[in-house]
Amino acid sequence: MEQLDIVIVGAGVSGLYLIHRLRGDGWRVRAFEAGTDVGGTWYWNRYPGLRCDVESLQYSYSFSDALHKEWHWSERYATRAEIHRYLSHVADRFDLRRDIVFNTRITGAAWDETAGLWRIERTPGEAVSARYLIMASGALSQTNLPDIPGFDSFAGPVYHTGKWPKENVDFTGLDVGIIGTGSSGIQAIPIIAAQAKSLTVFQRTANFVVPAWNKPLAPEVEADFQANHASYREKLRWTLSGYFTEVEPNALLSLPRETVLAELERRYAIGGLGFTHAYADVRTDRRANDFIADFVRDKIRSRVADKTVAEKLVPRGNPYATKRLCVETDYLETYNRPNVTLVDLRETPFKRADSGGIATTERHYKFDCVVSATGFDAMTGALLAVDPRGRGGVSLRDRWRHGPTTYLGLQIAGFPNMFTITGPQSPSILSNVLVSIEQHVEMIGDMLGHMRARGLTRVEAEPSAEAAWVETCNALAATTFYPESNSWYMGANVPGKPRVMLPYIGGVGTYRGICNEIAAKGYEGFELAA
Ligand code: NA7
Repeated sequence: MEQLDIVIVGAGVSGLYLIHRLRGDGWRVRAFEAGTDVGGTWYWNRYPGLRCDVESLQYSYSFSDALHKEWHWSERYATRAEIHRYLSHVADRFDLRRDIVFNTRITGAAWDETAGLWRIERTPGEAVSARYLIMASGALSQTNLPDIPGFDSFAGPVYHTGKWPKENVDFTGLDVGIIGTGSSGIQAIPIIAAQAKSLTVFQRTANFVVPAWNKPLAPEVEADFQANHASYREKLRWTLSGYFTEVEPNALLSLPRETVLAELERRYAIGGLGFTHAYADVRTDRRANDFIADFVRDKIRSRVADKTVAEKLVPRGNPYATKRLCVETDYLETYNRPNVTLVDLRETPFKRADSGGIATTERHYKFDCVVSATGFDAMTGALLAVDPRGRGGVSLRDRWRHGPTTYLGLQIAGFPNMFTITGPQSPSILSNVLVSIEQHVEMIGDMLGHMRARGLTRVEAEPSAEAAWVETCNALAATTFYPESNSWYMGANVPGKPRVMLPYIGGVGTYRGICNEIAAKGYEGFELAA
């Protein structure tokens, strides 16, 4: 069996930087990637309208000044194609492809206590072994399909936004159904509606949406970011969410109503995810939360011509900003088109599907094809699909049957020498994940270097440190409205998934500070051994 120092699962944003960093540190690394190319999320998700909801200058690696200087982003929010070109460029520029095996899925891994090695199964190919196993398999990569009885019998194509075909899908002249109105659905709907003969949107939960106001990247904005690259990047690392936002220092409720409304108008005109953080007390004060929620609800009403349709699009039930705010372009106006129908699944749920289409409790809809924009088994799905077996043969599935427990989202007690990039209980996809990925890669790189310098070969989260960290994460979440929400942050989108807050919500900067302190204390909470 071939033996490596480090096996990396996935060649997305995390995998690429891991290869670069760890190979540079002198480790023998290899990444295994199920796709035929690099890119991860930006390889698999190809649906029309896909853009990152974090601004392009901030959603890029910071580890190389030269890389940053030579790359030019064309728009405020980059398209999938542009991000994929960027990641391909990174792979070529740093000669990463020679350490990636494409078309290969990791299907299992087991810790061999005696040898102190991971035995890793792949398909196709022989098993390999490695001292360290790093799961860079993505927090939003395991797709979630709708549980409609008979859905398998639908005769036309079903396209999941997260596993989109490589060839162009042309909806011209077709009757199309789309299920899901999260970030993916909201981006795809306007583009598909413009092509299709008819588009029927099945909405289970209306979402809070704000405009992207996407535009070409202004030369002066890019020049400023280039000129101040190092300081901007350092600031980003200590922000709440890993992207720049202006957080109003005063509590919303301490200000006159007119002042708040004017400020919200100003922010709506800027658009983007920054709107989430207008006032810090929206996360903890019900009346502040309601105030912003009502502002966004009124904006939704003002952009949709049909009052009945508008009311269906107004989010209710989940507090504001407890699900990812959806950043949109022409989404609401799409419902003013004559070829678009909105079906509210709360009023008329799915009954069954058949070869010709889908029936709700109200009527049958005939489709040529269906788009499933139904999201992902977030944060744990890709890890549980591999279902590694740790010390004593314990499977991760068993270990996490009541929900994930980790130390810092980096390691799991009982799974020595295995790391998870942006795992549960780290800021992960609650943040600009580029910033969070770089922080995890660098922390692991530093830790492995620290160990090697001391002749140590084994690292495992201490159960007590893990328990304390999980407690910290849960206690923090409990001070906010997140636990009330039926979101994928809470695992609520996947039937049967344990209901726990998956990301750490204390903020990117706070988390980094905690990690740095732990590292400075010789990696406190990690048991390091020879
Ligand atoms: P999301 O945000 O999980 O959205 C999935 C959507 O699909 C959402 O509207 C769901 O409704 C809906 N859904 C899921 N399962 C069903 C079933 N069974 N029936 C009907 N509707 C369903 O995934 P996205 O891909 O849009 O975005 C993921 C992240 O990518 C996003 O947050 C950004 O970070 C980028 P629900 O709200 O669960 O009621």
